[in-house]
Amino acid sequence: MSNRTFTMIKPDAFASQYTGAILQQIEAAGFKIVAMKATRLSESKAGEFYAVHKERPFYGELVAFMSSGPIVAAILEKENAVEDFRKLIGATNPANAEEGTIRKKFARSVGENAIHGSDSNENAKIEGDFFFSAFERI
Ligand code: 3AN
Repeated sequence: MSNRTFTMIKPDAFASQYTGAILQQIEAAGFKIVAMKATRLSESKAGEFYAVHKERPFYGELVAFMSSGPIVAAILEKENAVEDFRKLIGATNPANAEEGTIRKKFARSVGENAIHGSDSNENAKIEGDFFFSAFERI
């Protein structure tokens, strides 16, 4: 069990100015922010980040969407962070997400689904390292 996960507030939620409300829900659920930045992914950086999905039919759409506008990237800390954060954000498709979850409240569709959460401790580390140097973390 690791105590860190990685998240991105995606371009749809950022553009809708949901960043504050989403961060409030994350902090209220007991997650501490240990690194955070607003940034924008180039197509090539988005492609690199989602390289594990290269063979999926939605890869091109995903890369185009994730590089379409600013995002907020963050590393979060809490006991059992990866699993608890996945519960907080809800199912990939907001139509299937539980009431009260971040995706249920803020996501539009399975493609534009407001927020990312790492799916394993290993990926949390890889993804956090992709965005943040040691100097940028608390
Ligand atoms: P999650 O983000 O819940 O871990 P994954 O890993 O299955 O979901 O998918 C990664 C990202 O790819 C999702 N966050 C979503 O933005 C996008 N995605 C997943 N399934 C689809 C789909 N059927 N059509 C378009 N985009 C999708």
